[in-house]
Amino acid sequence: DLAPLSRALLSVSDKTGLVELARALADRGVELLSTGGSAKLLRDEGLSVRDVSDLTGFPEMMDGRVKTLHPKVHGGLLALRDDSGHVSAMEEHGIVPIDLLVVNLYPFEETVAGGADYDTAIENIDIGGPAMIRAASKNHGHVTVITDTEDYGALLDELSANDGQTTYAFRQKMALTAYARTAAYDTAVSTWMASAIGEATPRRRTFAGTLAQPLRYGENPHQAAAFYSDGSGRAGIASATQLQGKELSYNNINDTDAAFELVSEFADRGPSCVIVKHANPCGVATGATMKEAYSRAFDCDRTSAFGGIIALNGPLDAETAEAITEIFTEVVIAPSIHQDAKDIFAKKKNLRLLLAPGLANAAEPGLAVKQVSGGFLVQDKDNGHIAESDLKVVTKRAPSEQEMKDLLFAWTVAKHVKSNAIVYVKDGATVGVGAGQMSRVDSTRIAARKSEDMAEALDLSAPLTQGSVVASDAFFPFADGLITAAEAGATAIIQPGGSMRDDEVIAAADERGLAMVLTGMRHFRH
Ligand code: 93A
Repeated sequence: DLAPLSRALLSVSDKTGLVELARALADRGVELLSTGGSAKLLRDEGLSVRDVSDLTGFPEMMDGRVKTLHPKVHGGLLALRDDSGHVSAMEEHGIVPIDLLVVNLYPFEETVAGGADYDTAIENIDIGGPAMIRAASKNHGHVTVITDTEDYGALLDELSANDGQTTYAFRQKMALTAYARTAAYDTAVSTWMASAIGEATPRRRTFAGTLAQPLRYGENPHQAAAFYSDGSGRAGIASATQLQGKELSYNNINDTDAAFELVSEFADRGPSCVIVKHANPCGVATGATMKEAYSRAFDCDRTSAFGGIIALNGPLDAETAEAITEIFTEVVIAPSIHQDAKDIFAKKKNLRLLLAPGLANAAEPGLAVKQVSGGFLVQDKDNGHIAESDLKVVTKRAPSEQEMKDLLFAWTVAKHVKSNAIVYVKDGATVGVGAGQMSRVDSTRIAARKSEDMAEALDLSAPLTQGSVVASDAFFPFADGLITAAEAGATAIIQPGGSMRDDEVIAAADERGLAMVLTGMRHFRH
């Protein structure tokens, strides 16, 4: 229904594919308007371009803060071509229609992810770009807006298929993409400001993301899915580089995130390894070497570790890689990877190997968002941290030095296990994990049962829970859970305390000679 595109405004920070796009448009007889840097590049490539400053009669000024903020630009984008009032306003003010807008914004997200200072971040907040995007998107009845370099090809295909014009359906799709982009952009600015000024309350926050990766499917094959980046640049699954292996799946990303966030808690503990299955750790251990950390994590629950996700807190070396490849593993993520380890993994074509840009900062504040029907639950991410000095000994016996070390280790692991979480630890390695049960005593039993199974599989004289310590992510409502742990051989307990029956629980511990410390903080995770 429209005449072929006759005029395009190109104003991009990311110049990828710009020249090819502009040349294809010029070949179709489209007049090119452009801003400073974009215009210069196109001219250098021999294209004929009109400066926006020539159109507006104003120079770009104030270090580029004002380039396109002018009625000749916004009138050209917003005018309804079929409204006589709009058309006469255009004629009266010498405004020409702009049919196509190609914009990508100042790289705010990349700038702040690179650790820019406050003023540099501020200068990278794009004003004119989002204003034009919003104008063109609103007028998608007449105007085509392109905000993603990935859509250049689709635009050219669309023009070829429609005699130099775009269909309404295409313009709608590009408009919704554009609004998602400006929403994510403003969210990145707001999120950065919150962290820059230390504003913590979720009440003033918004969240959005930009498409990082379309996924083959979601949690199940009949669910469509995609991975979005929040632009924070946080070290972890969103910023990792995949070195080999099949495409990551939805569940891989979810599990890798769980594994990496937990192992990042052990930045100062020497070689540490986490193995995750279904978003819960099934083995977490430290060791003198990375290989030892891996083997000890593996020995917690060899059955569950099959097809697991492994995260390391330090270099992946050849001997660890060798050990890992002995069974089937879905994903391995580490902050550094030796070449000879890469060579070993290269023989396992399907194994996905991810290089993270360092460990995540476990103390960094952030939002945790969960979807419910009709809305989102938003809270601070669980950054609760307990040091030895925060603990209150409530039993006659205080924990030994080794027990204390293990209690703190178990507590950190429990924070990353779905509730009800029970974690048995011995000598810096989990020996039983009970996750996601509706009753705490069941989690306690399941973890002990698994340890018995492992003792049998490994031909040990007794389960490793003998002489272990136990963490419970929330208080024991009754003494039964504690008694189960004691029967499994636990000698010390860490838990928040605060139950109506704390006295009964403490008495049960004292009767059995257990040491118990209270954290006064719980770590529910659902
Ligand atoms: O500083 S701005 O917010 N002021 C503007 O008027 C303006 N118009 C376009 N930045 C503005 N832009 C942005 O400039 C575009 O969104 C694009 O990212 C960039 C392109 O500038 P150049 O063509 O000079 O490289």
